[in-house]
Amino acid sequence: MSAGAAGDDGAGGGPGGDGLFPEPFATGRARTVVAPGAVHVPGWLSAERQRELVTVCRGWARGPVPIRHTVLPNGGVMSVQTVCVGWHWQPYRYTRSAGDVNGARVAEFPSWLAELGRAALVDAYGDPAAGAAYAPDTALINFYDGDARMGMHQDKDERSAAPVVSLSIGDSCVFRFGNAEGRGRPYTDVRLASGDLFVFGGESRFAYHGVPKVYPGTAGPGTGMSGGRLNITLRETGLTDPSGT
Ligand code: MD3
Ligand code: FE
Repeated sequence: MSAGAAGDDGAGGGPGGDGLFPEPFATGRARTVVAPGAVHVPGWLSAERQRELVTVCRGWARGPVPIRHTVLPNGGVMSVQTVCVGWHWQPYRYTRSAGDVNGARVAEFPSWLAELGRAALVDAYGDPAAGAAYAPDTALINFYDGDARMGMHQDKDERSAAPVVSLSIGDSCVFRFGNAEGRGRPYTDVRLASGDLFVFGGESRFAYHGVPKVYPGTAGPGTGMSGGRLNITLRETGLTDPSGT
């Protein structure tokens, strides 16, 4: 698969969609089931939709909580830069306000983004009912430039076992999909290109995973990125605000 898959405009969008993301998505694009519950759909986002997402992500990166290199409790600094929507992730919990950045409340999670997540589940699982109960309430937007990478980890700060939806835009990368027992083998390396969708549900939700390599200059024209790789993950936190706030 190639970044060019993103170039066939409209492939990821339903017929006649002209709003932001309201239309149902076309089904039937080739899917690869990498492991139970883990489905890769190359070229799911049209080039136009990628550019729209890049534009909204640029806005979120400016604020109210600016994009930053997350600082880990052990003093380490992530090479990836992250900005959050809906709930703010800091290691290792979700909050409404970014106490580790500027104290501001994160941007609202827009309804069109939840709709996009439901459409992603429908297409990845090839089941019109797959998205019905999905209510993502947070998005983590990761930006990889230079030598940024992400080590093998599990995502377990969410209290919901609902699937994670991942959207890739810009430079291609190696995504390493492992197992739930530990960081090591067995794992499967998958090349993710601009426009690709990956859904992680079921038992794959708790697998270790990481991004060992990004290939600079592989984005191709029309993605809206001037360099680097953007990954948007949609999740259900399973959290609710404390009453009275
Ligand atoms: C499998 N991001 O933000 S996306 C992350 O490309 C993260 O930026 C990577 O891992 C990135 O936590 C990988 C694919 C992904 C995201 C979340 C998952 C795979 C997942 C959660 C559970 C299982
Ligand atoms: Fe992760």
